[in-house]
Amino acid sequence: MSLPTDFGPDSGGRVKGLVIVKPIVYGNIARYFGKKREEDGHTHQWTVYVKPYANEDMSAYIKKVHFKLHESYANPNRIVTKPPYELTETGWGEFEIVIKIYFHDPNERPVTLYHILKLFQSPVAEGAPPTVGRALVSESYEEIVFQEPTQLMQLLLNSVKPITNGTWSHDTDFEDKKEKTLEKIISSQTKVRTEISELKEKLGLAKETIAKFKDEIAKLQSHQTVTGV
Ligand code: SLL
Repeated sequence: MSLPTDFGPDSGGRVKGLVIVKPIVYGNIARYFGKKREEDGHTHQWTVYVKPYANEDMSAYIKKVHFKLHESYANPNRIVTKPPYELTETGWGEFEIVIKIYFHDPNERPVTLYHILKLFQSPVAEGAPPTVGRALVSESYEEIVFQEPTQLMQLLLNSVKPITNGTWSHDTDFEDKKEKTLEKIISSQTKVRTEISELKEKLGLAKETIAKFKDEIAKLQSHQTVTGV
């Protein structure tokens, strides 16, 4: 493996110009009990997680993941030190979970993610088959970007091993999502461009009209000066 050799005196051992990107998926899965539980009013079991987008064991570079729950939970600060980086709980309400990822290299600042725990189907999906027994998934794609990591961190980031020999997939089809998002961006771009050119045309016409009127006014004024009328 060839390593960049420029570790300038001020780089703190950081590998100049190097950027390593680690794609991840984070979010939650939730399942409705089918009824409200008598003893505590809980209605759902849910799991919040951070996992690699690719089949990679992130423990090579992740030290721990801190999940901060709503204060209504006993010990809302939950720490997971090894994969899978996930936490299962039961409850009745949705709230924001703060996920903080710490790395083995203390020079690497922790990364914070915010996830809104989702238990209930959004209104658009209503009318779909009932969710009793069926899991609801709400997850996002993200990229952890390591800018000029230290040599140690570079080594850790490049030494990840696969988690499984089997296939690695996600509940969400992110490739499809990417394509659809791109299509949306392109069609919005086309729409905005069309609107801009239409407005430019209107502006051009308005300018022409103004110029004509100005011309007329100037003509009338010069006529007035000559004739004194
Ligand atoms: C809501 N703002 O009112 C939110 C708060 C909190 C959810 C939701 C606690 C479970 C337990 C629980 O589900 N809290 O430990 O009893 O919807």
